[in-house]
Order: sequence, then C-alpha cells, then structure tokens
Amino acid sequence: MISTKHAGLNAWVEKMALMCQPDDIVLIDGSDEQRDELRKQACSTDEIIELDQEKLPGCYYHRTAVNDVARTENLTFICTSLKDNAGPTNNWMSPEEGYRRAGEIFAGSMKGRTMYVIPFAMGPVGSPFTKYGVELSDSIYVVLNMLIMTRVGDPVLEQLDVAGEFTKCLHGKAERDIENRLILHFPEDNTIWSVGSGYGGNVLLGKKCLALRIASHQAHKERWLAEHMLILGIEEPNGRIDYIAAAFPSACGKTNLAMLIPPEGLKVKGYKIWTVGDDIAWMRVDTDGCLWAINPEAGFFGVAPGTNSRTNPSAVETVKSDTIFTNVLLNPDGTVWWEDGDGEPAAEGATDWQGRPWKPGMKDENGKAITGAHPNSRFTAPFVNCPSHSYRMEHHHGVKISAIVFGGRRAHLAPLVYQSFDWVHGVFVGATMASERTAAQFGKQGEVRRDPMAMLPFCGYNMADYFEHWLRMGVQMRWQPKIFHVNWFRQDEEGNFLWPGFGENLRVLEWILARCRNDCEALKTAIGFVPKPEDIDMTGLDMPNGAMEKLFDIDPKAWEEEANGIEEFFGKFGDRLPVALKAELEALRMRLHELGGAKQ
Ligand code: OXD
Ligand code: MN
Repeated sequence: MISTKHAGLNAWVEKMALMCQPDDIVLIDGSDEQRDELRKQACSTDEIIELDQEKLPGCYYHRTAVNDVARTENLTFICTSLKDNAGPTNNWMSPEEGYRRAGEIFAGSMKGRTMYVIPFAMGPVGSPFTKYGVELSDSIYVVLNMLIMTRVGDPVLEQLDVAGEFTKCLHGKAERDIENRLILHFPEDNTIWSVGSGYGGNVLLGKKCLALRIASHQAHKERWLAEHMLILGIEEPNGRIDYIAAAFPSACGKTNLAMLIPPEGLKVKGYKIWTVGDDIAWMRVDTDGCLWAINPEAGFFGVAPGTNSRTNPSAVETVKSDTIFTNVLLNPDGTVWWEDGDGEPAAEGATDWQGRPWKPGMKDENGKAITGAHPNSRFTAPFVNCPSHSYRMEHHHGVKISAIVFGGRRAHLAPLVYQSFDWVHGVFVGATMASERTAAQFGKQGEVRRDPMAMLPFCGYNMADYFEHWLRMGVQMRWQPKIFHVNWFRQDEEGNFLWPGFGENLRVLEWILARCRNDCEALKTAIGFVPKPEDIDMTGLDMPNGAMEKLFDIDPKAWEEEANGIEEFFGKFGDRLPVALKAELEALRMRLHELGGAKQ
C-alpha cells in the first residue's frame, strides 16, 4: 500500500488494488533515478527497446499489440446518470453498468504485475488553470510516457496536500484484447477507467480522457473552455507577440502548424514563431475581460509518418533525444524510420511496426505496399526539446488569445480562409466544421464527418450544451478573439492540392492577425469575410495561374447542399440545440440566396 499524506488517495489506491490484485504497488516520484530504473526494467522484458544511445540519446522504442494502434472511439463511453447528458454524439453507458463491466475485466488483471501510482498535473503546478490527476497503471510504457507528457511526482502530491481534488484514473492492460477493452469516463465522479488497451490515446489518461473529456465537463460547470487546439505565438521584430488558438481534427497537421517555420519569402519580415501547444488548450476569461490560454501538457504525442525536415524541421529536432517511438520501423542499427520521413530505411535487417522483417518495396498478396511504420505511429517527446518552445509555457496565467481558428480537410467547399461576422457566427462556423476521417481514428478513412470544433470524439457532455457554453463564453468576454476558418486542403479538378501549406500558412495567419488589429478591410461574402487579393502577402510564392481564385471560390450550390447537411446534423440535437445556431443557419441560407458566390 502507499502512504501519502492524502488519506483519500491512499484509500482509493487500496480499493483499486483490491480489485486488480497487483503483486506490487510503486509510487512514481518524478525523479530521473526512478525513471532510469524503470527504463532498465522495461528493456529487460522487451516492453521497450533501447535505441542507439549515441545517435538517439535517451530514446526508446515500443510496439503496441497489432489490434491496438489507434483510439477506439466505438469502445469509448461517457457514463452519466442521464443518457441525455452525454448527448447524441457520444456513446453512453450508465455509471453502474460501466463500473460493473470494466470491473469484471479489471478483476485480478494485475496479478503478477506491478501497479504504478502516477500523480500528475495538467498545467503548471499551482496555476489556477491546472487540474490534477493520479493514474494507476500496470504498464511501464504508460509511466514513461506520462513522465514526458505531464508534470509528474512529488510536487503534485505536495500541491494535493491532505485532501486536494484529483481525477481518479485507472488503467490496466489486461489482455489487450479488443473484445475486453473499454475506455470509460465518469464525469460525475471525476473518474476515468481504461482497460484492455496499450495505445497512447486510450491509456495516457491525462491527455484525451482528462484534458478534453473530463475537463470539458468541468469547464462547462466552471465557465472556462477545454479545447482540442494548438496554441502558437507570432512575434514581430518590435517584440509584439500575438497568440492564436486553432482547432483541427486529428492528423490535419496541428503539430506542423504549431511549429511553423516562416517561408523564405517572408523571412525578411523577421517573425519568430513560439510553440505553446500542439493539441490541447485550456482557456479562461481573466479580470481584463480577455481570453487567456495554457497548454496543459508537457510533451508532444505526435504522428510520425509525414514528419520530415521539409514539413516540420522543428519536430525532427524535437525527437532527437529523450523520445519514445511507438510503432515506427526499427532499423538494425538501433535507429528508427517512418514513411515520408528523412533518409532511407535500412536495405536489410529492419523490422516493421509488427516486428516482422521488412524491406523497402515490400508488397502484400494484393500488391499493396506494406508500410514499415504504422500510419498512426507516434513519437512522445518533451516539449522543451522543441526549438521554438515558448518560455511562457510555465507562466501560470497563460497567454492572451487574439484569434481562434477552426479548420477542416475539405477538398472542394471551403475557401483558404474566411472570418466570421461576429462571435455567434464564429461559434456556428466551429459547430459546423467537417473533415475527412484520418488514421488517428479507428474506422473507414477518407469519409467526411462533421466534427464541431474538432471535439466530436472529445466532448464529455451533450454537444448542444457545449455550443450553448461557447455562446455564453462570448458574452462573458469584454474582448472576444476574432474567429476564422481555414482550409489548407482544397484541391483542383485533378485532385492536386491548391495551397502549398506548411510554412506558407504563415501568409494566412498574417492576414488573420491584420484583421484582429483592424489593419485591413475585407470582402463580405455569404459565408463570411474573405481577404482582398492584395492583402495576402505572396512575396516569393509562385502559384499557378488561377489557383488563388480557385482557393477563394465560393460555390453557392455546394454551400446550399452544405446548409442541408448542417440542418441534418443539427437535427440530432433536437430542442436542446441553441436557437442562435438555428438562426445562423437560416441567416446563411438568406445570404446565399442574396449574394450567391459574390464578393463585395
Ligand atoms: C491525437 C488525436 O492523438 O487527436 O492528438 O488523435
Ligand atoms: Mn489531438
């Protein structure tokens, strides 16, 4: 048993241990010595593999089970007493059933194993933004990841003192069997139970489970926002820094945008980009009436494939030390590789994410390329490794947000960028976001789904109430950030991307900030304000003839269809949907009728 000064914590650990029956219980103190010991132990059982410590100091490799490589949304539940409080977009189970069903899987599942007790903070310890959790887990991989992703150990216990509030997080690998896997959230009890998985998004309970699902429920009650957003700062040579929070569905390049490098053509302007967060933003209205944000995490859990020196040089730097690589290709010399990464994989002797011998060019029986790394393979890396990491990360009051950006992956509909008319219209723009399904989610890839504020899989309560909460937050602010929508993924008729993306996205962010400062006018369209062509700085960027026109084309017919799709989606929420959003839909239809695709 453990004996911290927090009697409630001790008693809960004891109760969970009685159910799971571990051989041992070990309290994680956050020290390097304990971490090093755990690394050694995990290497001795092959739970992790030590990589070449000269080339990749402090780096390790891990493979998950083959059927356990992404978040399993179909096995993720919100367990509230009333089904309606989980809403139509969440899977629901009653708390009684949740505890019973997961309890049966947990029962005795840690026999022969150690239960680690991981006290952690989401946010700087002591900040008014910060929430605390304790994760119990039978996986050293989880402990090592939590040590990177969150602030762990003694300072957290000090802060909790004798009776501090914390989220009770229980994780067990059990048999890592998909038939016996459940990711359960009990917002009314501030509790998370995850069993039967070893994949990060399902088991690093501080991340999606606490910092989004449980936190969004708390934020609703306590009047703040827990969002699936990156935060980045843009500093001008005069020292002014503006911060942007941006929501994109999983695997739409949030990490790349958060670590953006200014493109050649804009280098003379002398911008410096500061990365505050790449996945989660917690935002509160301060006494100045502005919206302030922190990133509650302390590390990156990024998608490896596609990360290279061109797409994200900062991420390439970030993962050079103290990083855990999961499900990438393992080279025989103790280095790693992934598709669309830097360099070449070993010609001989490499093993793929499933541990099978692998060579470049291998095909399966249907002639389809076998990838060395899983498309959702990951790196877990400390935030401070990132060359552009913001020193304000540890500031207890966070950073002031000037603009909120929503984005989706729309091949044809949405223009490169547009601005909402006001806060309420901005909430409508966020609430109606849609994107294509990606490898980070279990299910059919490529399918378009509506993903309001990129929170569909992460909102821990009824989304209709979440929309109402966003509307109410606008009223609470004296200075509302301006709200925008971007689409980096628009294609031409042949399916080629029209916009180069990556560092070039700064050109769009420049316009966004100019609008926030009232530095330029814009054109009014049926869907929002779009830039005057001369207001996007294209210095040094050659675009094919007509590409910019296509990027800003607004097809009224397609938007009318979109309005029908939105109406259908809104229909799910019945009377609980805020009337202001219904009114916005009607206003959109009216404007489409009056203005069509015109720009005024
Ligand atoms: C993530 C996700 O891992 O959104 O960040 O799936
Ligand atoms: Mn995410």
